[in-house]
Amino acid sequence: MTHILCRDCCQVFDGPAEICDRCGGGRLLAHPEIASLSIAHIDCDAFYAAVEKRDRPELGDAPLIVGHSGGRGVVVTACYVARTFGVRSAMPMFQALQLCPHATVIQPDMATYKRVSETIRAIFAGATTMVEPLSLDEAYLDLSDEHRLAAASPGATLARIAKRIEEEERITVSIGLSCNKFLAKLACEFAKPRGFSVIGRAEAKALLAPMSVRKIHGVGAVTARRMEASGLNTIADLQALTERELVGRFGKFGGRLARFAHGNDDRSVTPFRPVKSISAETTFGQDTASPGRLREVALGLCERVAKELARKGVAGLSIVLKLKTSDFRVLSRSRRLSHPTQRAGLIFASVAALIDREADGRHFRLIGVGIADLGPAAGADPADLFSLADTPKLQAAKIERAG
Ligand code: TTP
Ligand code: MG
Repeated sequence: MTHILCRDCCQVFDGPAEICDRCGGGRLLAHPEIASLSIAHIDCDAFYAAVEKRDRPELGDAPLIVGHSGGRGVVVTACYVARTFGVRSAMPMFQALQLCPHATVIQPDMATYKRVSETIRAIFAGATTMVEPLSLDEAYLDLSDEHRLAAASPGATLARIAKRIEEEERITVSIGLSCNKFLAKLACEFAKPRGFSVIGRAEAKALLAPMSVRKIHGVGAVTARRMEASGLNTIADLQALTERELVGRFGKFGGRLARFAHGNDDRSVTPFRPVKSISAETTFGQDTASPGRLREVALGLCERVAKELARKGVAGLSIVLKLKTSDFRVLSRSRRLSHPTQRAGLIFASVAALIDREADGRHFRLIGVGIADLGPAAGADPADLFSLADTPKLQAAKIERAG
């Protein structure tokens, strides 16, 4: 019996099957090990070009190059249509335009790509705490049981991530799933564009055998030339040598070559240290003692904090109110919630209660709102608490009523 993943409805079922028996979709992925693999590499397809094409629907299927025009300009990336003409990243622009004279050339717009990247990372963070971004458009994810935040299997979770990115950002990604980083990244390369490929433990060695030594992580052009000069062209050539022999030839790196050549890689997925807290503050034009005014300004700050939480894909447990009196004394008061939240309304409910305790006639010159004890957004704001999480508009109405 084979486990089959439907990339359209993101369900896993037992095969064999030609089309999905749940949604009728045809994008099925069958692999005997799919249920037991949990290291993924996700990479956006032609990232900068995909974002530019999304924002310029008039380009349709026309070739697009993102890069710097002019004498010494180079191609940063090209859409897959332009790639069929031979255009590649890092190619001089004049050469790219010789190959594909009718291509549209657009200068990179990093601010937009960073925004898209943040949304994508927030989507990853909803699946696991173990996300290791490699660049704006790619990351490793560890979806093994202890790190997995969703109940679904890694394959189904990954299919859902791809679907969400397509729906929300209207760009496509490719996914590689395997038992370690090296094989997951290799699988992702095979999948491009808009694919999902799996490399199982059992097939890894045979699959690697005919590949160039250049496919091995850490083998750059110089090392590759040195290896090729000594007759080591394919990974099979490395597999034929013992670890001792490889260490003899390449020193410590030889040990690594031996492991990788057999499809082993013990590097773990290491997430960046997450941000500890998110806050926003503002100084009043004129010092105030009015609880209504303090709440009104606090609400705007809560909304800013909530937006930042959403952007980073995190939620927090401790709410902090900071007030500075007109004689520059700083007060910091906090409250702990029963569940992590991302919602402005819930943050504001705590902040408002704290304000009410402090607003005793003193004048304040500054107010700040913060949220700490941050973690991944999944699991935040359980449904039964939604009723407490008033929308900001509702709270605004309450402030107005409070006068
Ligand atoms: P890549 O993921 O390497 O390339 P890509 O996303 O354009 O295409 P692919 O489908 O093959 O993944 O890089 C991500 C972005 O990084 C890319 O869109 C542009 C930028 N980039 C550079 O700035 N310089 C480079 O040399 C490369 C390769 C990419
Ligand atoms: Mg990419």
